[in-house]
Amino acid sequence: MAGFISTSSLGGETALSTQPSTQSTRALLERKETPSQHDARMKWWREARFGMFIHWGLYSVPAGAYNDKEIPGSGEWIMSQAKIPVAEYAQYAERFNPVGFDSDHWVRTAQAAGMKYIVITAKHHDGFAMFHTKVDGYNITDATPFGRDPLAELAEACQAAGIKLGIYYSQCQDWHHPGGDAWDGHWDKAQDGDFDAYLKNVALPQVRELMTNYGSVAVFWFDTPTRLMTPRRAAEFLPLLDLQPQIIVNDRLGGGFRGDTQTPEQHIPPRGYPGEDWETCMSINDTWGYKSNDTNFKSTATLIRSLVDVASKGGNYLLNVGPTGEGIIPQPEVDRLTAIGDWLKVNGDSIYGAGPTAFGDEAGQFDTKKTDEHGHPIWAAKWDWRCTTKPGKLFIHLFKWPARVFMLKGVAGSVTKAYLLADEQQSSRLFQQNGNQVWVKLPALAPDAIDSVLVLEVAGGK
Ligand code: FHN
Repeated sequence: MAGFISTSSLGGETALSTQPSTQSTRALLERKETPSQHDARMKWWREARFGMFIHWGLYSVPAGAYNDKEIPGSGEWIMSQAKIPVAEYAQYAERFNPVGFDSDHWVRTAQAAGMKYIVITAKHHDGFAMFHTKVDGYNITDATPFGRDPLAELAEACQAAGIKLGIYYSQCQDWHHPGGDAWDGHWDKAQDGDFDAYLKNVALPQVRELMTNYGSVAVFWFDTPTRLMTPRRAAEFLPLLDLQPQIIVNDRLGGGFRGDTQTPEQHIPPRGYPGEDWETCMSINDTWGYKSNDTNFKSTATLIRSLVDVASKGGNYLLNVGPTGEGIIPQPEVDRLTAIGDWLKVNGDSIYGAGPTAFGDEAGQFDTKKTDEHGHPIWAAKWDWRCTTKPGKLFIHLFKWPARVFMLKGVAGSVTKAYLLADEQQSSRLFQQNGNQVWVKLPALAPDAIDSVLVLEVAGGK
């Protein structure tokens, strides 16, 4: 069984009170597993490519407004942005009655979108537990008229539908419990306290509950590690993660813990992270948690092309939805997810289990002459086409439909067949190859206005 080296091997030091050398603690933060065990653990995640992020919490009640004013920033940050006192913010719980919540419907929505896993906020920075915790009464089951445990219901629905469940947990920032950290500093005396006591009494026991009470947890998604998360403190979480030996953990625990996945946020890295597992998380509009006035939804074309761009660079795309205080995923979000799912029904073979491009320059180039404010070269993305791969297959995603003929350079091996994924018959298109250049004749009209996928079957390639 793969696992972490537990803190009990620390030679009897009191876990939270001593600081061993960084080097020895860093070693403790590595997983004890062989490369093949690692690959086996990551297999489903690497094939999945597309997941649903859900930011749902007490902040869905104010939905972006406080004292009749719209508060700037992301919806789930409203407590910090508006500096709402702890006791006052807690009162939103009395109005939190999301009777529209239907776990089966959420799962069906994710599956209809072609998503293979769900990651939901069990506790965000506001400290409110969206699950039934015994730590205290500040949770959806005990503090709201709703009185149910939505995480338990979602876990059951995921299990029944065969979709993986992941859990997001804000381990450092907690603006409710004394001692929890706050990125911009505390604004209410009630927040002051001892961080180690907060870890001991809130974060660690809650992570234990999450690891033990909700069946199989496929992903654990930590967030916003602050400087308080030293290697020693981070190591305290590892035995808890070991309760789910197959769990995949992101890179945001802190303290030098690398985790399994890198997590670029709101952007797609120009070249991905070659050879590493990574996941771009992205909001569908400009907020993670629901804001009633945010209607700046990305278009279906942008979302599909982002998914493809990510897959062509070897990553996963974790696309967020922000359910309302009534427990409803907003219809504009559902509409876009449904459209992505329709595209995936036709073209999913080019995404699920597909590897990165065999080329690279089609994604764009760094402008060597211009730099950004940090002195880094500027990435100039191109959006004509992308490529994903499977053994013996190149999937060419045509965003811009070429006039009759598509020409591809740098093809290794001999093309044996060319066809469009949208063509159920997979009728062979006329093509010609000269060395590593291939020309494929295409119909006058694109089968899909957003992305039509041309498959080249190739023999003798790498
Ligand atoms: O502060 C959070 C934010 O609210 C949101 O949860 C995102 C999602 O990745 N993570 C943090 C910012 O990096």
